[in-house]
Amino acid sequence: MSFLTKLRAKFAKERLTVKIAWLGLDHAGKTTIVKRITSGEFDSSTFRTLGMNVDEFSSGNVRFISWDIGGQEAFRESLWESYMAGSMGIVYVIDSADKARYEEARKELWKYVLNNDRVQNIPILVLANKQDLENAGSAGEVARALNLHKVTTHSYAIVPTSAKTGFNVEEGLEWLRQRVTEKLETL
Ligand code: G3D
Ligand code: MG
Repeated sequence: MSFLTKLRAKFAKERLTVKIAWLGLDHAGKTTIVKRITSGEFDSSTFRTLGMNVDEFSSGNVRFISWDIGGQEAFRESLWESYMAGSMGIVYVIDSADKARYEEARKELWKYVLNNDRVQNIPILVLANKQDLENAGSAGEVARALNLHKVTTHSYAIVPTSAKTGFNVEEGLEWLRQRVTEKLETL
């Protein structure tokens, strides 16, 4: 590696700005998790996302530009290109307590992310959210319901979280930060 390349890499490493996209069925907790990250608190007054929220927050040396899109299907189809363009990571959120919608969540994950040619080589962080609720499925149950054992095309992790208590939210983000940093280092 030339001196200049090294210098560039160092510079880039210190000031990384990375776009990530949040996906998951409506009501999974995407907006609430982003609020928890940006404010450090649980905000139960989160309104239904109409359109898109764009937020910024940092984890270590990485500044994330976070795109949180509304759950409506029609919306997603029409905004998909601009939503995904340039994303270096995907956070897929699932309501672990809503077992009736596991199947729908699995279909959505595979359709929009795993079987989508436009989403290649991007790390996927799956958050099994709402772990504070008594009837929440474990990360293992959620992983099975989503067929994660069949994923061979992407680097992924499943992390049980609660936007309400803050449980594991930072840890999940840290995984994504590491994957993104590693990927940039190998470029
Ligand atoms: P979305 O952006 O994925 O559509 P929201 O989901 O962030 O709008 O959250 C949907 C509802 O779930 C909200 O409640 C929110 O407070 C709640 N929620 C989000 N995360 C958690 C969690 O970890 N635990 C619990 N118990 N609730 C959570 P309302 O009442 O506004 O529908
Ligand atoms: Mg939302």
